[in-house]
Amino acid sequence: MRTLNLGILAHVDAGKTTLSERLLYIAGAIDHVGSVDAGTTQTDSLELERERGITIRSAVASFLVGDLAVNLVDTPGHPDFIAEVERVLGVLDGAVLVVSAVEGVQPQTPLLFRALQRVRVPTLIFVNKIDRAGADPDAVVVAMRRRLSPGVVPFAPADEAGRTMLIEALAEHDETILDAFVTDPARLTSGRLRTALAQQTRGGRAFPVFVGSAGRGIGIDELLAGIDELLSGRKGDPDAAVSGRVFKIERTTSGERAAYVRLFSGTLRPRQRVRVGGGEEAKPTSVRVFAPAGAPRRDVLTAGEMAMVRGLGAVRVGDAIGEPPPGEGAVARFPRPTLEAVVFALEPEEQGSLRAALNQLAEQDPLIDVRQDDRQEIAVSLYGEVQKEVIQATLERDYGIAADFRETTTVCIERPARVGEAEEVIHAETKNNITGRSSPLSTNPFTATLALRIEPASPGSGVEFRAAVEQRLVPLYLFKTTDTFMTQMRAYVSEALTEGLAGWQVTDCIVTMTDCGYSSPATSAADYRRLTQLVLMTALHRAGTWVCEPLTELSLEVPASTAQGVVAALGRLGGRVTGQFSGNGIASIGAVMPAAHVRALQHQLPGLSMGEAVLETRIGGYQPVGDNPPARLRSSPSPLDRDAWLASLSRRG
Ligand SMILES: Nc1nc2c(ncn2[C@@H]2O[C@H](COP(=O)(O)OP(=O)(O)OP(=O)(O)O)[C@@H](O)[C@H]2O)c(=O)[nH]1
Ligand SMILES: [Mg+2]
Repeated sequence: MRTLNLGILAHVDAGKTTLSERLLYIAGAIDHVGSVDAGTTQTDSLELERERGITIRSAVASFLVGDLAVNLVDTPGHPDFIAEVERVLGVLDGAVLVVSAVEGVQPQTPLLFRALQRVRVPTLIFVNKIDRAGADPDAVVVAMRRRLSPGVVPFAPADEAGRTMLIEALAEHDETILDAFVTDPARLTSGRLRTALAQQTRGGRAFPVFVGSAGRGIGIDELLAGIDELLSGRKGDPDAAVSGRVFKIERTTSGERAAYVRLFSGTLRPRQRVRVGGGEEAKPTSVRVFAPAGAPRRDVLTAGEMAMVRGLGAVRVGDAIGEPPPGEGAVARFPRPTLEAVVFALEPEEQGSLRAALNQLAEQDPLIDVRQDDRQEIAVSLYGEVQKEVIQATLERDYGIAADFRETTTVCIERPARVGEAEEVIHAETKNNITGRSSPLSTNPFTATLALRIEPASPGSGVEFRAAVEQRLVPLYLFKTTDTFMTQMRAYVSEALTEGLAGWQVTDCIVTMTDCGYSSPATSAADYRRLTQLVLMTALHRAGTWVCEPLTELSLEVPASTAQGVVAALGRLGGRVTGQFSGNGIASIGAVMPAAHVRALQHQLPGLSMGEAVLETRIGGYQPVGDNPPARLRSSPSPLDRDAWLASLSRRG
């Protein structure tokens, strides 16, 4: 049987969950249509989702259309939960992007559309809610052709204008259609057009539009037929090496981790040894393949399918199962969270349980970065206020911990200002040049030699690690191959850069290993790890760093008569206008401002714009903070304070 892994994506509230429910019902997988508003749908199964009527976690449900088994993945639309969508993107064969016929293209719509294109997922569009007053599907199609792609075309043109639109779009990429259109348009039967449309949809050049109402069950049969006709699963080789990806982790009631795996190639059975996340091997205790209702239960997962797998040990979201799937470069990355807040247990004696609970949540959600600073305060990174409320409610409900947050602050980064180098030589005692005596504190405390250079790289480039050392200096008795040594050193470098001179993550730099050395068999891997922290922080200290704050890009629409006041307010809040034009009494303003001041702007806007402002925001890079850059408390002593650092290492063992 063919399998299609199909994602449902959209801006918040467009109707993804309602559409998922309706597809399951019309395809015969469920007997009753549940509703989001009554909290009875298949895919919004968490208590919190049912109460709030929003999707928080992605969920899988299967149905059958013709001979095609579809694993539908309903995703959240709220920007605070964008991390869920990022993980799902890499495991899809196709997608339905839902757009409301009333609200039209909304801020998340182009973001998700572009992300789908980056990972080359063929995409259908469902214009939903045509039953509502104010629905204007034609206008929405025009807006999508302008803002998403000219390849957005009606699947079933209702009139001559629609047919011309379809032919013109297809002719862009298909000369035979163009020829026929020019010479003998009658030759272009609807069958011929449908074949071309299917081809171009799979090739990611056409995006057929379906119109209907998930709530009322209008247009769902056409969409189902379109899914069957226009999309297809990626075929993988069941006899090749096992290669899959974990896109979701759930804790079972007994506290065990269940991993949602999509397999790209190979076959996976219970008790079969398989490498998890490129590290240790594990033997799954159970494999439950997702299949449409009524199909026999299977525990053999083959290429192209999805399953819930238990017994994979310390598996995390995003881990490869077996060989890493190809095309890793194509993984869509959304920006990291730019906010964080200190969280504390209302009962101080529950602080330890709070930390354990948050660490568990972070396993399910790798973008929840939990850190504890020197004063034992716990901070979590965040996308926004709704995510904060959900974390608080989950702690209360699933862990019985009453917790609260202090004020939300922005998360800065550090970039090296110049080039800095440092070296520690094995067994070397350096002399204090004033007293002439050698001091035990200035002695390399580890049994290894290491020299590192850190230098600035272009914004957004992340951390690059290079090595310029001779093969004979590599301790092969510890690391087996030069490659393993490099992989380990890269990991030590990125660990050492989690907290820079001002306590923020160091990034956008190149770290080069210019020398290394060992003494067999005394040198251990731990020597390299510690020495990397010491040498890299010393090099960074010599380079100096710029603390950079996150920026937000804004698009604003306000009544033209109020534009001057709005621009002045942007200026007071550290914003910079990047573009402005007016027409029909509306001023459109593009601007960039520090993320820290966006909330202040949101408070002022209604007053400044007679309540008429429309604001869209996006994460927009980082800029250096000139005066008084903010610092963050470290989670452990800095290697630059050698005594305290060494003492803390021996305490931690
Ligand atoms: N009138 C009308 N309302 C609809 C339709 N589809 C969904 N809704 C309503 O729109 C609201 C949002 O629907 P959901 O299905 O939860 O939307 P969603 O996209 O899953 O939302 P998130 O997962 O939170 O992003 C609910 O109140 C639905 O009842 C429709 O076709 N017509
Ligand atoms: Mg939903």
